[in-house]
Amino acid sequence: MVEDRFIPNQFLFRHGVPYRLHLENNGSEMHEFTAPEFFKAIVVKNPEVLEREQNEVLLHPNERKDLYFVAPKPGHYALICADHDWDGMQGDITVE
Ligand SMILES: [Cu+2]
Repeated sequence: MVEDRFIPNQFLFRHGVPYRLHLENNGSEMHEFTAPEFFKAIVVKNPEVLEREQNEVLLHPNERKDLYFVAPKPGHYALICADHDWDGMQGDITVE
């Protein structure tokens, strides 16, 4: 993440396959990987990386976090930064 976008901003995963998604905030502001429907649909192996509402991963400047998950079924999900979606900080996640 940087100001104000995800690089990349499109993600493609296969259902049933375990992933480590490595997130980096290389910007100077706080950013969030916010995807409520995605987080509802997947099984997160390290839920402590999620914020309390379990709908996002929050990263302070220069912070890195890894999300370990499996997506049990195919789907298509919206991704935003809850702070900067107004500025186009958006993407999408496809599970096939
Ligand atoms: Cu942001």
